[in-house]
Amino acid sequence: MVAKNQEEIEIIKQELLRSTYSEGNSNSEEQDIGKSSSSDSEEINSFRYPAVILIGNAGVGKSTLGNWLLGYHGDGGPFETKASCDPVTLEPQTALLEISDRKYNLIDTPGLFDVKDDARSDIALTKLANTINHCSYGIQTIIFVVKKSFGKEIDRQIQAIKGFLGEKALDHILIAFTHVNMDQTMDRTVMKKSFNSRMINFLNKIDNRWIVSPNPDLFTLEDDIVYTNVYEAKDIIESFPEAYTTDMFNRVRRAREEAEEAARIKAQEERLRACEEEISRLRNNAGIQAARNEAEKQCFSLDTIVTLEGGKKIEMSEVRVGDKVACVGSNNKVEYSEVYLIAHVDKDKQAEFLKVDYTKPDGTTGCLNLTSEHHLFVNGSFDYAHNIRPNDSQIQILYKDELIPVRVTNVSKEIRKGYIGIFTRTGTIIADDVFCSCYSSCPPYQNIIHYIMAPIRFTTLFHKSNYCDSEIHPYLKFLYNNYKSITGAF
Ligand SMILES: Nc1nc2c(ncn2[C@@H]2O[C@H](COP(=O)(O)OP(=O)(O)OP(=O)(O)O)[C@@H](O)[C@H]2O)c(=O)[nH]1
Ligand SMILES: [Mg+2]
Repeated sequence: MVAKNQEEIEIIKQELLRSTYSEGNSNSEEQDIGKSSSSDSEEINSFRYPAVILIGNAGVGKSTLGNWLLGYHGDGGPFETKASCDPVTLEPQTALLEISDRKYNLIDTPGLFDVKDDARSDIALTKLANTINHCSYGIQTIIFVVKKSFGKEIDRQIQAIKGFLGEKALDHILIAFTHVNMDQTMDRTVMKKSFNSRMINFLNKIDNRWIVSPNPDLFTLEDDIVYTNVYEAKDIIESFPEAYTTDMFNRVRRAREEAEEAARIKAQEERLRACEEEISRLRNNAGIQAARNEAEKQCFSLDTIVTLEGGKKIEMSEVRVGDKVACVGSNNKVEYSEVYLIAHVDKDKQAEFLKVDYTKPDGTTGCLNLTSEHHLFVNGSFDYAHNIRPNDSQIQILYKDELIPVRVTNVSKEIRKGYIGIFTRTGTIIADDVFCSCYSSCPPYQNIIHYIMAPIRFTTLFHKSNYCDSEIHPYLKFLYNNYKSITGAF
């Protein structure tokens, strides 16, 4: 059984060690008779005789039977008894029991198996375990007290005892039935007839070691049947050739602890697995972040359509240096400008793109995929793509050979494979019919960037660039890294 509240149990264990068996000091056997007032601190960890332990659910009549066995009336002995909804015996109590000159420590225990409260059952089992560990002379008999009407539950409860004390404990078990009526108490044969087959089977397994604990409301100490039943119980207690030892209990306990440890390791492994999944999720996210970072320096999706002089439309990935593509000139008119540089191109790297959707005047839709730092013409000037707001931002599109304004209907993010950045001599380009800048990353001051690009535009007039690499062109890299110091004005 797995403890619900391990901390609480540990505290109780410590308290038990400190208090339960150290409520005073007695070496005299007279003081041992009746309620225990145990030994000095050196002796805390042991009883002096084999133990007879009363166990069972709360309120079944354990303390009452203990009193009968000690020679008192069931409700009048050293063990407190009470008709109460709350458990009465809260800590293990001990008393000296003498049978034919042999002495035993009779131990009354708190109720086990609280069906409504597993945590309380665990605490009670822990207290019982602690008690058993004090039984250095072994356990002569485990008296399992059950209400007769609870016979149906016997299997479940015996299973719990076996799990806790081990199979061998059954060899030391004595069943005591309580809440038995007058006739059944008086005559064992009448009682036997009331057993169902499951009970008969079980009792057979334990060599019919059972007794009836007389109802304290029906019987007195003077009644012969009380004597007979108590005698019978004592007879059985004496009959065990050897005591069940704590070694056996400790073996079972170790096995149980190993099973609990295995369960703990398994739970730990599951937690570890969950952590690994989380790490892999984070790694994945980091991958997306890397793609995002990468994207900051990128430009267009490879499949972005551009229009060549003559009207032919091709994907940007097919554009070659020297091609003339549709762009927007300084007079704000559509013209064709030479591609002088492919700033960078990569067919495999993933990058995060913004997908900008718009609707044309004829109702058809279009979209442009570009990276968030890329510049395009929005609301009358160049701005970063990430500043576009659906329904609010107005972009310029090429429609029937003319630039017209349309509203952006939606902006979403997409991870796509591959990217390309191409530069035209005008520094602008019509990509997927949308008027865009060729530039990105720096603040969107189109004219200033265009001016800064002059050296490379100039040199490529004489030396055609054949640069084609996934790394951005070195000159641009230098510009992007130093744009603040170069431009001062930004
Ligand atoms: N009807 C009937 N009542 C009984 C019998 N045995 C005990 N009682 C009564 O049941 C009540 C509880 O008995 P206890 O002996 O205190 O029960 P317990 O198992 O020690 O209870 P906890 O200490 O709370 O676990 C008392 O009022 C007893 O008089 C029995 O065989 N029949
Ligand atoms: Mg009790």
